Amino acid sequence: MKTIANFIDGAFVVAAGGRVFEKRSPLNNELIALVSEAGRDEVDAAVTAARAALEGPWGKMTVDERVKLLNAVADEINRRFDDFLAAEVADTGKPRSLASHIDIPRGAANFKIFADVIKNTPTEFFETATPDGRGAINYATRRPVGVVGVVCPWNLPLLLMTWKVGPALACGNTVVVKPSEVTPQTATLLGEVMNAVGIPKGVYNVVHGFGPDSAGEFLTTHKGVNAITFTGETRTGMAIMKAAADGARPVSLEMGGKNPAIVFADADFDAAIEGTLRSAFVNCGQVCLGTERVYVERPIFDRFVAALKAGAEALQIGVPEDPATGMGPLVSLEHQAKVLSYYRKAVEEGATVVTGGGVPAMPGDLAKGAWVQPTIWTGLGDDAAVATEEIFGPCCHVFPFDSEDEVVARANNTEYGLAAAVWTRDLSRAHRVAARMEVGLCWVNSWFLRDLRTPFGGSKNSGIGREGGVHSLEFYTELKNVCIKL
Ligand code: NAD
Ligand code: 6OD
Repeated sequence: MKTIANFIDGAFVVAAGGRVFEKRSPLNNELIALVSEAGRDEVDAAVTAARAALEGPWGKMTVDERVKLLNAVADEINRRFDDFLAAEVADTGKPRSLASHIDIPRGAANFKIFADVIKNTPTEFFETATPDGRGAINYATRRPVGVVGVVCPWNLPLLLMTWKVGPALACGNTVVVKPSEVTPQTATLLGEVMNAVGIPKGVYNVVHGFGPDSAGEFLTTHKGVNAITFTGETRTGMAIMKAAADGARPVSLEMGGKNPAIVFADADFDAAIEGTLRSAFVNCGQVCLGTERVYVERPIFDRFVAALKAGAEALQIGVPEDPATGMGPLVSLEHQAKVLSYYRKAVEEGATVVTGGGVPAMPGDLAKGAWVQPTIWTGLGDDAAVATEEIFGPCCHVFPFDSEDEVVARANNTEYGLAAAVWTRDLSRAHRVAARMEVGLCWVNSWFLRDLRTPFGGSKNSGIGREGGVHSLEFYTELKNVCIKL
């Protein structure tokens, strides 16, 4: 059986005492690997290596030298594309067609974009008048914040990890990554890439394990970590924020959502259906930006629900390597149990199940996997559990609405504020509604259309801070002002 090791100071390290946990396939629950669980000692070794690397050749490199190395990392990920694809697909069960279009290319692009950003972003310069008439000049410089702890989720493992590691390294920091315990492979593979292209040892480290009383907690409470960047559930983000308060360390938190889509009657109907099918069901609904509440203007409500149902039922559920597969399993049996508990709750609360609501019949061994049906509900009020709590599965509730003011208020009536999708052909309304949405990201007539230079993050309980483009530099560097009296 394959053992997935930690990556510390440029070497693959199995934790002392040989403690391991199981990684099982979401397709059929088969054991596919054992993962070495880092204890306090391994986490400490990783943080120590990361600190030492700041003082080594990495800390002395020019921006140009770092940029060259980060471009080499991206190129090497692309060269080993098939290895990354196989690892990501094995861990998540997602369709190869999806991972090969999104997860792996973005995993590489996250290094290139931030190499460009760091190279091309100037800092401030001011000429300052002084009473003696000689004046002063002020200029700002960016310094790395130091050792960055990177805590990651399982839904887009490589993409979301490199979304943090790319800018952190571009800015000259070193990192200790704690991948999700559910998806340990691609972060580990990236260690091979780092060595292959000559990233100095200790710059990139990976420790495996869980959250509380395991590698996640050991990392985020470690005094040698200068800043923590996190993607995951809101509850976890809050725990990490508390841990970071000790030492007044900065946090960047990308957390949960309960994202609305608003479909006005004047929308391009087919585009709204296609977009909502994607936003509700892609990656088996395991996208933080995904739509779980769909508000449809009453004149097109019945037609919209019928078309969404037809689209959901046309989605082929299957194994990753089948090019016809539109939806794979959820990531684990544990997550399947959570999603199915909401499927039951919706029925208990009186929902009309438009389609789905259960587990699809899968042949042979696949019956042991974490499969669920894409599910659509109608008929519940705004306060129902499936209308208020993040499920993170392939499901949505569709509500009718009658006016713009009403729908904006209802869409905003949530503790979350990550993303919204608005579908309309009325340009004035598009701007008006986008301005009123209490979210960090509002798409109009699209969804998950990404320009990596733009600010990304959530409002309310969906996050703290923004990353992307120059906004990532705000978190991963500390500005220092130098004032020179002339
Ligand atoms: P999670 O919060 O359960 O776990 C995320 C990571 O935190 C894992 O590595 C886990 O081991 C670690 N962790 C858990 N408890 C910890 C603790 N006390 N201290 C330190 N580390 C701890 O999230 P998940 O289930 O892996 O991912 C799904 C969630 O992530 C959903 O809520 C989703 O909305 C959210 N998410 C948000 C974004 C975003 O950009 N806003 C992106 C992707 C996922
Ligand atoms: O596209 C990104 O940069 C990003 N952070 C996406 C997050 C998706 C959440 O599941």
